[in-house]
Amino acid sequence: MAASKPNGTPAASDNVPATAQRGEGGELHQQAGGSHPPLTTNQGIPVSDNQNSLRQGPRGPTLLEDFVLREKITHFDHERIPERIVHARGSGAHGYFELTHSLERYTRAKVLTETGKRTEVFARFSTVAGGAGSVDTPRDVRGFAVKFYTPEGNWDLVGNNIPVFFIQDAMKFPDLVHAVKMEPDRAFPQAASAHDTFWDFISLMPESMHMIMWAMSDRTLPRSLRTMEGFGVHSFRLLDEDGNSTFVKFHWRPKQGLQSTIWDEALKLQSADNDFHRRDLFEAISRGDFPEWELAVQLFTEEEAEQFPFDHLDPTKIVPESLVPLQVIGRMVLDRWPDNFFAETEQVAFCPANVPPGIDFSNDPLLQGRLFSYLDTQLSRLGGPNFHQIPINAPRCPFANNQRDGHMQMQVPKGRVAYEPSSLQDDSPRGTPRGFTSHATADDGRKGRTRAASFADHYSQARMFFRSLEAPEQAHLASALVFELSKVETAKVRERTVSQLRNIDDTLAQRVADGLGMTALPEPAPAAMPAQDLPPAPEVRVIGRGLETLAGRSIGILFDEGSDAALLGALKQAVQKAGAAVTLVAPKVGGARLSDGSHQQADGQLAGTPSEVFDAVAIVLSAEAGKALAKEAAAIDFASHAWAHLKALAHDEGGKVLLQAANVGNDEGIVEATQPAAFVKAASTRQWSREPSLRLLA
Ligand code: HDE
Repeated sequence: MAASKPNGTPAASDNVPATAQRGEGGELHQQAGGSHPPLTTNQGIPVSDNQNSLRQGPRGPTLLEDFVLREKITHFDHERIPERIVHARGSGAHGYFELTHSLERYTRAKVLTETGKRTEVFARFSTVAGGAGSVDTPRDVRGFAVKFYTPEGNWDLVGNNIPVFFIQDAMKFPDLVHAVKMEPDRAFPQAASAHDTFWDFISLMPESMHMIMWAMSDRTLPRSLRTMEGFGVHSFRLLDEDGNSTFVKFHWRPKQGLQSTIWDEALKLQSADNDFHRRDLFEAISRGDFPEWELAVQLFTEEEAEQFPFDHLDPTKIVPESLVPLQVIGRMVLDRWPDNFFAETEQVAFCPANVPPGIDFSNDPLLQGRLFSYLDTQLSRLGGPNFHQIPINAPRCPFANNQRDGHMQMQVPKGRVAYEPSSLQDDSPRGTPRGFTSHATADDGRKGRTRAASFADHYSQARMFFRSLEAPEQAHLASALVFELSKVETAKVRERTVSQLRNIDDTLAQRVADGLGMTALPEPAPAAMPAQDLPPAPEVRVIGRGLETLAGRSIGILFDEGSDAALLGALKQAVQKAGAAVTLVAPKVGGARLSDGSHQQADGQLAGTPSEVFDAVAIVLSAEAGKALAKEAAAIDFASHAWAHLKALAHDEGGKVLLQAANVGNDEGIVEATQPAAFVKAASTRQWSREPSLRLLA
């Protein structure tokens, strides 16, 4: 039976190397070298053959007896667990939190009082609406969840990249999610709010208007997970040693600066790279460019809160920084990519109810509902009550109680005692005076399904948000509304949304109505309270909150046969010196021969590496290559999209031929490749002044 296989695999011989396995029929399966541990079943039984199932004769039926095959297939059949109903698509990383400023005046939580000490963290960033396999760059709110493994148990700060939310009461969450997810009869659109059911619901929910302003702004198009802010959204409480309470709001501020894409770019990124954000985070961490955020707090007393012109328990409101300034108290650094996506990022189970002693909840009705939901969802998602024992979820401090058994119990508790009070075992766990306590509030209102009158102002902060934006951001927001509503088939839903906008800002309503081709403005929607004019809140802007730097950015350089070697080298060096990562792009991934005869390998092939994935691009081409690529659609798109997405472009003479073919104009962002310093400067920011010449925004 030692015949050669048709594909040329050598026939078996008695001299089988240790790294090869032989099938019944004598075929030899060559393995890569190395010293491999023996393959076993999950029961530890060594497996002799991982290529062939057990069958009755070489061409006979497979036997039920084959426990190796059955175990392998059974495990495979169960490899998927139910994905998260929201925030299914996410990427995570390990790191640490370091407290720089103690809050001991306000809290007894060690994680917020022991300065200089590093607390291990795991952070997961996510989109909300799409499934686990959906793209990274739709217009969507991003989850920003951080698990702190504190010495007093896990603290989960489960926030978003937007400081407010769509609804005021947990009762509405399933409705909101059903409205935004793909429509149940047709199962589309995936990961998109631009459809009838979402806007039907929104247009009937005035309380969502402030959040809609944020959601339609460039905030929901983050350039990178590393350039997003994060917010705890709700007010929480800090409790000191004596149980005194101070309200707190948590903010994450990216050290990389706040940065978004523009809509056309985000749309094209969906085809350029499904995993754009995940890859960016992975690559940054892999090259040692560890993303970092400041943790800041807003602190205020109950009495101060009484004076606010809004109710801070209403999660559709921000506490403007002019009212309560931010205090930076620490930093988070993400410095380690998970070893295994499923074991860590997929199985991580966050819960806003996980807080250590010294942190407590407010009565925000949305938060109150969340305190129930997350534990409940993990029971079905992770299959039972012992998910806290999965390594990514297990506290790093000792934990013990009398809970026992259940699906997937991993621990082996010892002894007779699993109850309290008990006297038979000295080491059984007991409650401790240092344990978690709740603030002794005196809420004596009447029971009822009521909503506070102080929650009735749905439009003032929405107006404040819109009017605080820079002009290009306002235009993006209005255009986003036009885009989304243009996908809505039902005319009355479009009209009802515009009638809501009239309560926020009439010029906005008019711009959207014009963009939709509406002939007349509908009446304003009935409002429980008319909008008040509030002072602007500059902190809501994206423009001006970024950093003018190349550090941590990504630059693409297009080259081809005969490109000027010295110029390419100088540009690459200047850009890398400024802290950016360089990707060399060529029509062929094998690269090309440069002007000095040297061969340059490419990092990416032109057709699969469009300019969308870079912050700025340079084009260094010989005269012939410039002419040839002027006939190549991917090259023309490379140049024209960089121009259209307000990015800096450096070029030489050959590159200029391509720029002309791509109809690229001229402004401060278009620089000679012979001036690397000018390119570094231009590439450090977006060319906002270019925008009005490029597209008709609403
Ligand atoms: Fe969540 N949310 N949520 N949410 N949420 C979940 O928990 C829920 C809300 C947020 O990376 C689920 O484990 C209710 C606000 C993030 O694993 C679920 C309500 C904010 C993540 C759930 C809200 C969030 C979730 C789905 C209204 C920002 C992903 C799977 C009462 C402050 C965490 C899971 C991760 C995930 C319920 C509203 C943030 C179903 C009922 C407001 C970042 O339990």
